[in-house]
Amino acid sequence: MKIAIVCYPTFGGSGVVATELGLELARRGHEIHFITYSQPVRLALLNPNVHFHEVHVPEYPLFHYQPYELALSSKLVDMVKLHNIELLHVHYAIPHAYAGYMAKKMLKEQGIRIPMVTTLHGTDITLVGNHPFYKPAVSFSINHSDMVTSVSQNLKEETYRLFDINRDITVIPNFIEVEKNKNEITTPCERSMMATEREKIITHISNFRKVKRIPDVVKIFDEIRKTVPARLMMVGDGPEREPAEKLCRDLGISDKVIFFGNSNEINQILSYSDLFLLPSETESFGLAALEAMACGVPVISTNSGGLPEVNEDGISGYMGNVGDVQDMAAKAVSILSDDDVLCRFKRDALSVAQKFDIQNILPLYENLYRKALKQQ
Ligand code: GMT
Repeated sequence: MKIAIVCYPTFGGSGVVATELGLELARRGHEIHFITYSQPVRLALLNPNVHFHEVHVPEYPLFHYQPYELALSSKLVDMVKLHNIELLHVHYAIPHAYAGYMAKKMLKEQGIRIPMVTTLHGTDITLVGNHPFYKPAVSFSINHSDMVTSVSQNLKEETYRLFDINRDITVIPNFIEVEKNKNEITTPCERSMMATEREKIITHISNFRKVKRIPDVVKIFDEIRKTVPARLMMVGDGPEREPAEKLCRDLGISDKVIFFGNSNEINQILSYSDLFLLPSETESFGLAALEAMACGVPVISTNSGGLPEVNEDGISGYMGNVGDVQDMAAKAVSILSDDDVLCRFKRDALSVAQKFDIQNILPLYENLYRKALKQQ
C-alpha cells in the first residue's frame, strides 16, 4: 500500500508511534510518505520505501497566526496526486484530522477517493481537544474519518464520554520493537558515569509538562534514596524542568540527580536503569513506561487513564493513586531493596512488554487499512 503518515515530528509519544509504525510498514514493503513540518526525530531515511515531504508555511506579516492546516491540506492533495497515495493515516486529531478531511474533500472534487484513518493519542482528547475552542472541530473530524483508532480502551471510553461521537473506535495499543533493545551494549564503564556500583539507577522520561507531575518524580526519588542508595536520571525537556531542578536544590539532592534534556540515547539510559517512575496525572497509554519495560525496567506509575492496561500491578511494577508519593516510594523500595525481587520484576516487565511487540500489533493496522480501502 502507498500510505501518507501525518504526525508531530517531535519527541512526543504520538510522533514516536507514528514514526516507528511507518518504518516497520516500510520494512514490510509498503511505500510510506511522512508529511509534516520537519523530519520526525526518530525517522531514519535509509529505506527506499520511506519518503519525507516537508510542509512549508510561508511567513506573511498580515497573519498573526500562520495557517498550518491550510498548508498541510494543500501538501496532502499535491502528494497524493504526485505519488498515487492510497490512504491517509493521521496521528493526533488536532489539527491533522481536520486538515486530512479538507484534503479528502478537495481530492474528491478532482475524482480521487482516499480513505483517512485517524489515531487518537491522548492529549488531543483529554487535555487540548476537549477545550470548547476546539471541541466542535475535533468531534467533526473524528466523525468524518473513515476509521478511528485509539491507543487504549480507556482513551476510547474517554472519547465517547467527552465528545459527541457517532461511530466505532477500534483500540490498537501502542507497540515496541522488543528485539531492538536486546542489541543495546552496556558496559560497566558507561554505567559508572551515572552512578556508583552500589547505587540503583532510577529514571524518568517525559516532555516535562504539568500532566507528568514532575515534582512527584523528585519527591518519590527523595523518599527512595533515604532507604536505598540511588541516583535519578531525568530525561527530556519542558516547562517543568527548571522548577524540578530548583526542587532538587531545595531538597539538597542535586548531586544525586542528572538532568539530560532531550536525548536520542533513551535505550542506552534505560538499559542501565533499575526502575522507571511515571506518576502522571493521566496517560492515555504511557509509551515511556512500555519503552522502559521493553528494556527490562520495572515501572512505578499511577493507576490513571490507560496506565493499568500497560503496567501490570505486582508484575511489571506497581501502581499508586495520583499524588500518593509515600505509597509509590514504599512500593519502589520494596522492589529495589531485595536483589531477587528486583530480578523477578525486571524479567516480568520484559515479558509484559512482549505482549506489545510490534510484530503482534502491526498486522492490526494493516488489516484496518485494507478494510478502509475496501470500503471506498
Ligand atoms: O504525553 C504527552 O504529553 C505527549 C503525548 C503525545 O501526543 O505525543 O502523549 C500521548 O500519546 C502517547 C502515544 O500514544 C501516549 O503514550 C501518552 O500516554 C499520551 N499522553 C497523555 O495521554 C498525557
